[in-house]
Amino acid sequence: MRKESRVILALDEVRGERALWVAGQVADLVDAIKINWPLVLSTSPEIITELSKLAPVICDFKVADIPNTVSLIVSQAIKRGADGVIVHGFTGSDSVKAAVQAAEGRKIFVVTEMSHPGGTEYTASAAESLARMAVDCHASGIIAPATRPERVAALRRIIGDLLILSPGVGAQGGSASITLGKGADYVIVGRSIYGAEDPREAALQVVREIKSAFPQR
Ligand code: OMP
Repeated sequence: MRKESRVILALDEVRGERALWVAGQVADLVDAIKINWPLVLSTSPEIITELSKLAPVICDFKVADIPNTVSLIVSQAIKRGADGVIVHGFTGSDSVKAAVQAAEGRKIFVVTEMSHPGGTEYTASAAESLARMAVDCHASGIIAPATRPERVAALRRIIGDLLILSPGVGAQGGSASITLGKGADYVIVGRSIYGAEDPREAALQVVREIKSAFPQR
């Protein structure tokens, strides 16, 4: 996965043709494309392979199951060309370890505190131990909320140099530069890019904001 613009596109567009068009518009501007169930279910799993020709693909399947099922899901995603898979951690360390093993060197990201308001109800109180577990299980990184940048900073202190991917920029109200300033490696941006009339211009706006906040990077 590149580390240039620090922007990951969340491509939750459900119209397959438009999704591929949006991906083509921004592939050179983003470090990866994250896809989730809406796009996979509205097209087919083949979309993973199609998009992987344009940019590294992260499958946000938020896998939450017993180790055997987790392993089967992660293997299928990797086989189709995914560079990484997002899994839940509340299932326990055996499930997360199974994901890491099935990924065969590709990346596994563990969800900690979720970005939406409900994320404070259950995930916030478990976030620190989920982050510690991600480290212990040799995950590549965690998902932490751009909507609560101080939580990104707190989780960074726990995980050392593991990667932090932060969703919640734009439509959910988070700021890309503040989140990166608190220690995120990448921001995940969905609707405000793929939903824009000119997705390339919308992506460029985020890239410019980051560049002006961190001119040396
Ligand atoms: P927008 O809100 O449209 O920018 O999209 C955010 C993307 O990040 C969506 O694909 C969400 O499913 C995902 N996401 C969150 O919004 N919050 C989280 O806590 C975790 C994720 C994720 O795992 O990517």
